[in-house]
Amino acid sequence: MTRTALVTGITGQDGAYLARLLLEKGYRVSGGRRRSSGGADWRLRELRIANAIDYVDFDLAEMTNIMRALDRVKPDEIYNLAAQSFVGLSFEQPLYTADADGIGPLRVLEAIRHTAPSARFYQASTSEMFGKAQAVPQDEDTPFYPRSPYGIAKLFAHWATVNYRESYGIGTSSGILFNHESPLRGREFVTRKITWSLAQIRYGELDVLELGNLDAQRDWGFAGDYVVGMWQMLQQDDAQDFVLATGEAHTVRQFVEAAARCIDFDLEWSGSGEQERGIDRRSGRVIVRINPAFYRPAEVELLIGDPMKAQQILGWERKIGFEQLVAMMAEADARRVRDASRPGSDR
Ligand code: GDR
Repeated sequence: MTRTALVTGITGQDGAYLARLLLEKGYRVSGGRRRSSGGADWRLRELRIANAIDYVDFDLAEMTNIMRALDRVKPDEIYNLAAQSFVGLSFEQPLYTADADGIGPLRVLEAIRHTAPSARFYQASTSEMFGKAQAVPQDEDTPFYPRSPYGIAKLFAHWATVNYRESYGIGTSSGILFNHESPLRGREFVTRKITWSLAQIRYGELDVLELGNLDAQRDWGFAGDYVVGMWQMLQQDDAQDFVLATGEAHTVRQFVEAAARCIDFDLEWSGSGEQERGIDRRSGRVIVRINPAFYRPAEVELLIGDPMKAQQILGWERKIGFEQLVAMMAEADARRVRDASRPGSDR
């Protein structure tokens, strides 16, 4: 029998990759999206699946809206990928973030309890819950210490997910995913900001890339690998929580260096602190500089995950490594910027 999945946040990076995976597996895919996110389906169009999805109005702020969506779609599996997902913005909009990312998933869980208790539920949890990490690397047993309104809200939703499993026997899984990137990443996140901006500088569309903390370290994987793990989690009869990560950390600085190489810059650093500059040796131009506006009030300095449990129980593996990921993103952005700057393009 054809299985039906409801993917909330269908227009986001993970929504797009997960929808493609589920369609390949023969699912009927319903995509939840807010009415206000109109026009944001470029990712689904880029993956050529925009017409294969059954769209449903879905807003994490509206209980009745969630109930109606469940009632109409009657999903076997629900993937809650909708969120305010930008950590930086959560310091500016803490209440909105708490509602969307904390109470929002609780609303979905309540709706499932009342209208679809046999559906399986995936909650997009995050390594930001480890924040000021209490152990290195972090796994499912590492204590949490969130450092942003985003991390705090996600931690609430994580425990709600665990609690609805333990209280009501609902098949809920919380996927604690470390950073996962791709050419479909939003441009507010540091990796895509770097590849997009360097490509723009290469083609004369931008003068300089401004960044905050270059020394933050993240465990960056490829989003396409991570959505496989989300699906695998919901295929377990014994629902559990899993960390997905690569087990390798790199600094923002290293990401810039790798992306610059791919876009054919010969980058060298000079100065330190807020005066640090990235200079292209060939042209002598400053292409990277620091703007303290991008520092966060409380920073997460180092996240590195241990995906052993997912590897052993789910058979999950990440296929794309760091250098390959950076190259994939840099090449896609170089191509996009080049194509848009051609005479006759309709930008
Ligand atoms: P993160 O991703 O906060 O880890 O959350 P992001 O790419 O925004 O930041 C990573 C690190 O880079 C530093 N940084 C900058 N970040 C941004 N966005 N812009 C800058 O100019 C900049 N300069 C330095 C940040 O300070 C930070 O240390 C991502 C999101 O996808 C979350 O939704 C998800 O839960 C986690 O990953 C896992």
